[in-house]
Amino acid sequence: RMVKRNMACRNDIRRHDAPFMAVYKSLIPAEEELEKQKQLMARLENLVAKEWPHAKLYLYGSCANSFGFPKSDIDVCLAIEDDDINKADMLLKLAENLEADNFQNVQALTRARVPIAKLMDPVTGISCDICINNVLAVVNTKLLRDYARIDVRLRQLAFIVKHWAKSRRVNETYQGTLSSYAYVLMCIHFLQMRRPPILPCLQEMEPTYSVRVDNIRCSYFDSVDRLVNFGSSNRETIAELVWGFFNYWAYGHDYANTVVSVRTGSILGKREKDWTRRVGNDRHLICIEDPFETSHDLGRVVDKFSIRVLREEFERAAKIMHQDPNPCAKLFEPY
Ligand code: 3AT
Ligand code: MG
Repeated sequence: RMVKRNMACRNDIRRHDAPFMAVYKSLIPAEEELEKQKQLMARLENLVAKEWPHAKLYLYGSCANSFGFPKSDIDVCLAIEDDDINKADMLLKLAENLEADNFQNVQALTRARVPIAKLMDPVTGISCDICINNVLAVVNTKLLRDYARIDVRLRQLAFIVKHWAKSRRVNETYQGTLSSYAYVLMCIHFLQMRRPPILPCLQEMEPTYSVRVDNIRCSYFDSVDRLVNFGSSNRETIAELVWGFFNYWAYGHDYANTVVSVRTGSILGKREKDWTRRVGNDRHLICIEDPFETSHDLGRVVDKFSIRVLREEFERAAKIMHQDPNPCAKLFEPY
């Protein structure tokens, strides 16, 4: 009887696959947007090469990690191997060159946590932030993109989760909720933990890619073309995974004692990370380990107020997935 009930439950939830797939498809950026991004990058590369011939430009963040929405801003990292650069001076110089080249809304934000130059390209209409030597972000962008190539369900789930987080306004780090980067890591971790697993743990496999960034060794198995069938024995569909994801974060996760870790593909104890008490502004109320900068908890922006907001939103989403006849509409209702 139990098996029968599970089957019925399963068919029930799978009725929602089509509407979730429709949302996912509506969020994929069009090919011509990618063309425009390339066009802008080429122009920027030109401009940078004139001033700093040895510098390289990399796209990072959602425009390069395959979790980008249409019309997003692009994030660019200028990498330069030079020991005595002054980032502020360089950004001011860059801003000067950008203005001279007719870019609009040019600003050098030299005092920001991550100092950047901002610009808007009047030709493509794309806005862009350029930072200097934030190479770790370029590497974690590649990790996310490589995971996305293994199983399409990661991209489906992460798009739905990001869209939910933006609609419900829980994707605002300055308000104490989580970054898009954190949500994608939560999705990867969730798929690593399915039984059978949908994603492997690339950092626990024999490394085929290895770089050293700011004294951190970043290495993992990146020949993901060889893993495209990895998750095929797990037949779960998008609606089931969305249901499972929210159920986990609403009722399954042990917030008091545990840390989710993509690096190990497992759940760690807060004790072993020494994340059991508040240190400065880091409260560790929801713990998500950065895959490379392992002392970095992506949940550290969350405070005692925003943790309640977040958990209430997870519970709201889980309830909708359990009960609502049309969860897809209700889930993304603007907050
Ligand atoms: P949006 O679509 O813009 O919301 P995104 O993927 O561009 O999503 P963010 O704008 O939050 O995400 O961040 C841009 C990139 O910066 C993503 C990641 O490569 C890096 N990054 C962001 N936050 C952190 C962090 N706390 N630690 C390390 N890298 C980070
Ligand atoms: Mg971004």
